[in-house]
Amino acid sequence: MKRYYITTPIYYVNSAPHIGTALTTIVADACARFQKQRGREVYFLTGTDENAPKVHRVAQERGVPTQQFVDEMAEVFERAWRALHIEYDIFIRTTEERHKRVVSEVFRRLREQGDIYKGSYQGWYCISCETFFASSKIDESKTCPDCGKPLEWRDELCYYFRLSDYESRLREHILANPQFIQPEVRRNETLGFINEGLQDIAVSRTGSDWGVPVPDDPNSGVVYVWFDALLNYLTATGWLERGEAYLDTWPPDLQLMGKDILPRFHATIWPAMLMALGLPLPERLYGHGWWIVNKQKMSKSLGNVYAPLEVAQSLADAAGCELPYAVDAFRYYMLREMPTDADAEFSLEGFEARYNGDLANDLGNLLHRTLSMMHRYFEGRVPDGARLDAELADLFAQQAARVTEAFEAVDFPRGLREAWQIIGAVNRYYDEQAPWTLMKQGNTERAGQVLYAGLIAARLLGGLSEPVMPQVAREIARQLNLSSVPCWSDAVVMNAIPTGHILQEPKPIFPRLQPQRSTGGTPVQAQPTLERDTQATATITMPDTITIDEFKRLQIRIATVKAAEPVPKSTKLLKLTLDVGGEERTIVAGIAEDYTPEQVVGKQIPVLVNLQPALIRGIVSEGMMLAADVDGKAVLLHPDREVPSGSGVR
Ligand code: ME8
Repeated sequence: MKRYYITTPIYYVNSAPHIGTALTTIVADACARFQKQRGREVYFLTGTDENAPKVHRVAQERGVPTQQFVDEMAEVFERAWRALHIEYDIFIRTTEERHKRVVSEVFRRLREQGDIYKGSYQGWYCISCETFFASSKIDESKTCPDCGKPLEWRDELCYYFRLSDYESRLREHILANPQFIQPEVRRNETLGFINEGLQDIAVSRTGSDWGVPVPDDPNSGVVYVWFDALLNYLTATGWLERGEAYLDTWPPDLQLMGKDILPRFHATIWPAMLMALGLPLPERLYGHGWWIVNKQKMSKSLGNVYAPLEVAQSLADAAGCELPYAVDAFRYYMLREMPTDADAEFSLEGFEARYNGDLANDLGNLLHRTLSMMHRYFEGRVPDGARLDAELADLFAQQAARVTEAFEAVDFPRGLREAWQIIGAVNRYYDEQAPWTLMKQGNTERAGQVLYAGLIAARLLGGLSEPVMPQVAREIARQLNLSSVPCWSDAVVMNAIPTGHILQEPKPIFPRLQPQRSTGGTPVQAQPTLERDTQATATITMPDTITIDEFKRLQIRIATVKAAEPVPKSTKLLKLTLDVGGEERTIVAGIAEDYTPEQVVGKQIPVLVNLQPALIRGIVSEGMMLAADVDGKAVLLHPDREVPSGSGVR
């Protein structure tokens, strides 16, 4: 049986792992665990790209021999991935001899068959992206169209790969195989790139001897680092060493990467190289979007590059959560908010809100309250005849099928949303059935039935969330006293916990993060004025006067209220859905004693839109409405004629 082969890119080792490289690796790990859970044999590859000139340059700048530098950095990557619970099967390094042999052999073969030829090159080169750009792609500034850094003029004899020969075959393959490039937006980008016309690419470089020497032609420098790096996926299968046996792994089933390295490198050059070698192409290439921070690209100069382990550690410290569960919480956040088609904002506040909301309030609380009641009412034993109601069993099975479909499509945000519907359903069921009242009424049997739904839901969620939070899944299984985390097909077996089964004592996995103890020194803020009924409280101290520059930091906009509803169990709060110039936002406002939902829908109100998000009664509130305060009562403010939603207030 062929193994399910999953790859991440191999990472440049000139800097340490950050939340961007962690994203690709965590997505790949979750896909690998998901396939394993479903019973497939998986081969999961990651590694480091060490032959790049920029890696050599950084080593030189630090005064360290390059080999020593890459050895140390590869270790940094391996340690970071292990700490993030990444369970790869092979870690490849492009400085390994067996990889260099593959690069030389491929280069030789393609040169012999005429796919690689010698020519001369004049053009603009970006060292940071390791890419040449045609003059038509650059402007006066002579900066890189991708990363903006200055380009260098190069004039050299070099080898070319006949990429142009593969243009129509590539286009045909992409059109005939809709699953080949995902998501759809990347497929369209790639077709757009190919339709502009492909030119042959230079695949050797002079100027530095760090890398794989061009075979049999020592004066021609080294093999272009992308040509070298892409071949790692082949090296890792044992191609060249294992005869036909490498076909137990080849071709890759799923190659994951960020959007920047998909259209040109992985969806054009890479399949063209494989076509030239006569090898089957990967089944599926998936390119996720980017994390942005404060609406900007991450960069060292902006100081907004986050290290994944530090983020997890600071949550563990602030919440008093054990580190393995804080790491899993970080993995959950990465996957729940994962940029798929578009880019997505990474923020510590967003992480904290997901932690308190989805993990402490929802998942953790479901397990904890269910086990607590089982112990209080049934001495921690599953009572006789406990079975899941048929309606809930159907709902659980349907949600599990949706999660499976979404995870298969690498759509973790959707999959996790679907999984969390199970928690919502059990909470509603508890509220309706009120097992605590049933107990008071002496209806012990029915109370046992109701709580059994919570146990089955927790068991199912443990199974479904294992790819995302492997240590948490193990802890859920331990508290339920199961011998292991159920695999995918087993997790959906309802009524699988037998009568008389003994449960462990509950132990909180995700202690709530208190607002004054949040991560990174940026507390989750409470709403300062109209909000009096929140779980979060904070004191705002205002000096007597502020400068105009301080005032300018407040972004106040006119929003149109699209929908309003009371916040459950609160007499004071309304949840408002707003249109702020085409962007939808949710805020929680303390106006329920003064206005009904119907009275506010359709109204235009001023909203402070750059307030840090706050978690209020389990709802992430993304801004604060402004209203007049008359003896503690809120009075809405409106513009004196209708204005476009999103208009600024000055
Ligand atoms: O490109 N958000 O390596 P690399 C999301 N060595 N993903 C991000 C990101 C961000 N802010 N920043 C970077 C290379 N990434 C080559 C690969 S494979 C044969 C050779 C992602 O270390 C980026 O999109 O520069 C890419 O997938 C990955 O990090 C590796 O980046």
